[in-house]
Amino acid sequence: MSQTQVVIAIAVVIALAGIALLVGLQRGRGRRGKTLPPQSQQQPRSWAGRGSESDAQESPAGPGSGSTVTTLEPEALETPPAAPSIERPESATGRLQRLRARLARSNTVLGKGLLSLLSSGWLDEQAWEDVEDTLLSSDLGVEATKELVDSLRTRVTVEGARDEETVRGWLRADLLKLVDLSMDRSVASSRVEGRPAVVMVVGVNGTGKTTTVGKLARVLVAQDKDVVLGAADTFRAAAADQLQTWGERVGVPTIRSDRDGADPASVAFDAVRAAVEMEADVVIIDTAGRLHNKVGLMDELSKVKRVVEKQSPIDEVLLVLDATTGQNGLRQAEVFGEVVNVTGIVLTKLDGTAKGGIVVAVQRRLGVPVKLVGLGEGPDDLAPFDPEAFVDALIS
Ligand SMILES: Nc1nc2c(ncn2[C@@H]2O[C@H](COP(=O)(O)OP(=O)(O)OP(=O)(O)O)[C@@H](O)[C@H]2O)c(=O)[nH]1
Ligand SMILES: [Mg+2]
Repeated sequence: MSQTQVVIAIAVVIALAGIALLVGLQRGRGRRGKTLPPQSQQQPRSWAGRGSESDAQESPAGPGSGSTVTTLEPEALETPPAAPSIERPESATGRLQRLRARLARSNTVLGKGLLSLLSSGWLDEQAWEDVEDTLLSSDLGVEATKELVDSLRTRVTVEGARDEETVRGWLRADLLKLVDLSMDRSVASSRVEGRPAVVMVVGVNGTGKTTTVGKLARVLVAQDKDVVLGAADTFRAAAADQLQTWGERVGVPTIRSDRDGADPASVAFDAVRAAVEMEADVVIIDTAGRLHNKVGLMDELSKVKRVVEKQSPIDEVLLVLDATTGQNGLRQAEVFGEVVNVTGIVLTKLDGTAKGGIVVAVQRRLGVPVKLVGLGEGPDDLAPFDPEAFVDALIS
């Protein structure tokens, strides 16, 4: 090879390396320009083509905002769905049967205990006290327990019969009266006057809010609703990740901030705005856990509500209570009820507790119905609260 040929060969190699470097840089820049990680590019069900440039920009929303809301860009929407497949959540019928059995298992102590006490022959004072204790230990509350025992005592005295079937019938009727069949337990999830329904989820730390939002999204997706999630728990980035993961599993978009400590009111506002733009059926806003006796945090919650209401009425405020915390949950319920207008209770962790009586106690204290119950950690372990199924599970 002549010297000239060697020089030409080196020049060609350098030129090729340069081109490769330039192409690489260009690709890298393109990727960084996107606001979502690759796994978030699956196409939400009713979204195609509806994204707008403003979706990914600084939010002009609430006071003191400055939160950046991450959502799909139009470019991302045109990309075919990435590898993760979208799950099909369990239908309502299958779910109810499975969960009914679980509820019955958790509460057999209460039901069986009561029935055997009541049908065990002559009921003396001691026996009635045992009945009372059993009811109190289920967290039914003093007032409801007294009413139930008085009613049963009267029937036993007047009618005399005490075979198990008869007693079960009395108990069923009395418990149904206490649980109150007349309350409206539907959860707002359909468009109202041409806009999405707005649902806000609140409660103290660790009660199961985020899990409930995720599970509720699945219930609604199974009903073919278009759902949007709002990650207004901005205390920890992990909270928004947790919610987004729930959403991604069923192809539901999550509106969130990239920044820890962003203004939750602003994120909630942006989530509602995005849901309006997407013409969704319902937007569900997850909020940070907060102790009911921390004034600053409760003020923050009422601000979230006020800011959202600048844009749309809130149709549902669900208070999530952990059934295993028993009577402590009642005080929480009261305070949340004063700060935001709670419209429904979600009782989580009813699996593994024999304290089903809390359903009655909390409804009485707040005058608000239990609408949903959490019966396990599985993704489809959330069911609408069905009073008859609940009472039957207690005494079957
Ligand atoms: N057994 C059982 N566990 C539940 C249920 N609901 C939620 N959990 C569990 O409770 C724990 C807390 O759930 P999260 O949804 O993170 O609670 P959170 O209220 O969002 O918590 P913070 O945001 O930190 O206030 C998780 O381990 C859930 O799996 C339920 O119905 N049954
Ligand atoms: Mg949470």
